[in-house]
Amino acid sequence: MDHDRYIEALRSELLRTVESHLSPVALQYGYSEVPLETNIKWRPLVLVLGNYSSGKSALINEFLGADIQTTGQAPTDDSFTILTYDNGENPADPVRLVEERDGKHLLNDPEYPFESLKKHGQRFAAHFRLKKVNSPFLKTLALIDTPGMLDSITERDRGYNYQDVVGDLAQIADLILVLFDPHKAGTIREAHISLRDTLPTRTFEDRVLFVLNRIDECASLNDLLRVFGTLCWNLSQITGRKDIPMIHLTYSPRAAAESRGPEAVSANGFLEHLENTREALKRSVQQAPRRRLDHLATFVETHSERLSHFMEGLLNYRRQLRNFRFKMVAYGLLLSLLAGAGTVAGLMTFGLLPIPDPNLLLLAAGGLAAVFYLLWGISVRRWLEGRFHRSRLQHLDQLTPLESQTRKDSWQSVRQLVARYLTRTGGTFPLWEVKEAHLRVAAVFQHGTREIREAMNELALLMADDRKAAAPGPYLSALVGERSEADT
Ligand SMILES: Nc1nc2c(ncn2[C@@H]2O[C@H](COP(=O)(O)OP(=O)(O)OP(=O)(O)O)[C@@H](O)[C@H]2O)c(=O)[nH]1
Ligand SMILES: [Mg+2]
Repeated sequence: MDHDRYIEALRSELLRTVESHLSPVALQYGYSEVPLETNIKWRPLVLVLGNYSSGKSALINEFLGADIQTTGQAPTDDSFTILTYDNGENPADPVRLVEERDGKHLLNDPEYPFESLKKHGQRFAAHFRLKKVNSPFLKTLALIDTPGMLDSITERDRGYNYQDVVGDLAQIADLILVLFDPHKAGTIREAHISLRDTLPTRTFEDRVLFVLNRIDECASLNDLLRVFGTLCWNLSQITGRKDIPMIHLTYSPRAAAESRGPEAVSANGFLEHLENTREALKRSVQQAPRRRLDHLATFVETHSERLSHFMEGLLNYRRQLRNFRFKMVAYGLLLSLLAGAGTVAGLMTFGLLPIPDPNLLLLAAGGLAAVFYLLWGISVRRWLEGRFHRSRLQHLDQLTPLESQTRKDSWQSVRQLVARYLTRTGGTFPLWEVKEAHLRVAAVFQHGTREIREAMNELALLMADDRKAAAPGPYLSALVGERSEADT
């Protein structure tokens, strides 16, 4: 069965949900300044990070099946390179670099999810490029080769903030490979900063794969164990965790033979007893589209939850304002009537209003009440409404029940956005519009995300057992059916 088609169908469905239900609300109410799908609509992304000379480019070339990236000892490549598929070529042609685009073009083209990197400046733009390669490996994903992490930032001023760039790319990547080599097993200063400051904010387990590369260069098994121990120690310092993540032990037989000669490699007897997990690594990378689906599903869940909480805050504010206004109208009417009647009675008591006709008296009292109400409306009520607005801004947490930690967390992430919107609009926005928007995003949060997970579970079952693929369940059938109809 064609899993890729299912994955693609689910991906389109998720994107459609974001584009049509979440983004319009997010943009209208200032939850986000750009459409939410901006960073997730492109292809699945695999970010390759690591020490300089750890073999990032050699590994990428191996995946691609051609020497597209420059390799070499010592810091070789100081650019971030996006490697993506070019489908204009004849599949029978040998793998080659078909087209190259510079950073400026890439940062300004809305087709790519890199516009947010513009903030890193001209120097970064000069170190950013895209290469289109006709390698089948890139059919379902794009790779990002990165400049190696250095020992000390002062060793070479990059002219842009490397950690921030890595952080931004890590945010949109579906899988991150972090390569080390035996010579500098996690001892690089930039590796510490980048991994500690950018990666831990994301879930380490499901998006980061650690690789100890070039293990053929260890003199013996003892040497390898020593290096492995050092790397584990450094990783636990970086991640702040005691449990050691899975580390792939790999080497490139070709690069090893080229740099050290085939005899030197075969002299390393211990290599025979170790599985070179390069193939497993390649398979993990090829799973990037599946990871992108998880990434997307989590994205939809997180944003629909937050956005729904955000809208709930605005809705509650608006409802409280409506009730406050009703109260103010009722108080205003009552006080104005009392004031009108009181004034007429007072004037009569002091003989200042010699009108004998009760109808005329009523009219005078009514007229005065109307004047008082007008005054109330343009002064007191306005002032009280201003006070109401300020007090709600000061006690934002009263806008929503925060009964669980999940609710507290989601509120925490949108609280300031609610304050910003209320301040900007002065709290004057139509209640019906907010109600409608809230219903839209709440429906995605309550039902949409459940359906997505059900469809993904179905997909997982299909992938686990190919026999079941002959009869996809209702969610996938519906999705794939829908797409096929749309395609025809
Ligand atoms: N012995 C051995 N050499 C390797 C292996 N992988 C790569 N090399 C060699 O190591 C050197 C550095 O490899 P690159 O792929 O350029 O490393 P990089 O991480 O891209 O380096 P920068 O781009 O400078 O950050 C090259 O000369 C490769 O041929 C390996 O597994 N074993
Ligand atoms: Mg390189």
